[in-house]
Amino acid sequence: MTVSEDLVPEVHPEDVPQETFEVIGRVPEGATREEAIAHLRDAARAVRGRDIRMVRAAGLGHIGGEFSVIDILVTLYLDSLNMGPELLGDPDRDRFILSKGHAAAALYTTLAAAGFIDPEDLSTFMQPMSQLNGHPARTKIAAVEASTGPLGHGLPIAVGTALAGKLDGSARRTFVVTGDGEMQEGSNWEALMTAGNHGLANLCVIVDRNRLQQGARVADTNDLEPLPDKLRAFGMEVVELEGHDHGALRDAFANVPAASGKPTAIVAHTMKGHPISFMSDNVAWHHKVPSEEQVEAALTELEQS
Ligand SMILES: Cc1ncc(C[n+]2csc(CCOP(=O)(O)OP(=O)(O)O)c2C)c(N)n1
Ligand SMILES: [Mg+2]
Repeated sequence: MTVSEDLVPEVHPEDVPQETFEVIGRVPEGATREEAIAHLRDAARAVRGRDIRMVRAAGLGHIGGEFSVIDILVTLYLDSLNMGPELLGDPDRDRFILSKGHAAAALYTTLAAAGFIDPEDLSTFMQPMSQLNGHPARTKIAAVEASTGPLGHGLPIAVGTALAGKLDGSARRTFVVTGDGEMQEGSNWEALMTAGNHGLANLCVIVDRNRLQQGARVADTNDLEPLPDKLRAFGMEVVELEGHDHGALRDAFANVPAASGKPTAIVAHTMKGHPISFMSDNVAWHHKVPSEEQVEAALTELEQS
């Protein structure tokens, strides 16, 4: 199947309203489950709104895979990870690696929401000399654990990070998000085999299962199914959930390390472009840049979501 892509619309960054974006912060201590979920839902809406303006202003980005992973990122950084700006130097804090590094704008916006990056810096995304490159670089942002972008590297690094944690006798956990197209990379399966063999219960692999890769469906390219069975065969404790459901995500993250002593693999069923009607599950939006009208239409839909 071939996909026709529109030309990138001409972008004048200075004409794109940057709007103010503020640090949102973690779910408050003592919040009820309902309050926590409401906090995460509101944060995810704000992160999506800022992200789409960043992509518009830069004239580059991967909005489809960003919108599919934002609920996962926001739940991790604002709720589940034992990690905050004040804990960066703590060897026992949790680790997170975004293996699908092309979704960098979603990570930066979430890091700003969590207080790791000055929200004002978001307007430098992909500008010359900016720290906010098109793919995350660990030498530029303290909270970025591993430089990613070439697919198939983040998960192997996460397995090494988790193994080091186990050898250190530390309670720290390592979370990593891969794309589902990315799971076609053989390096990931070597890494999973190692994680299973070493019983790395402190590792949680989240597969952003949006069923699309660049320009085609995963199933039409090199099918992954039966993915949960394959993950189980490699020694994983497998959880399947709806990847836009903040309650399901936080419950699954709270169960790491699994009682079975196995590494956890979460197959998070998501939609590329979620929840925007004209982007959702549409392969054309892998790295298409929205026009001004499309940004406005998306922001209106977000307000109603
Ligand atoms: C090794 C490698 N090959 C190709 C690419 C180009 N590329 C960037 S994103 C992408 C598709 C990834 O699909 P998926 O992992 O499903 O990500 P998502 O759908 O979440 O955007 C490709 C082929 C790359 N970054 N690295
Ligand atoms: Mg995908």
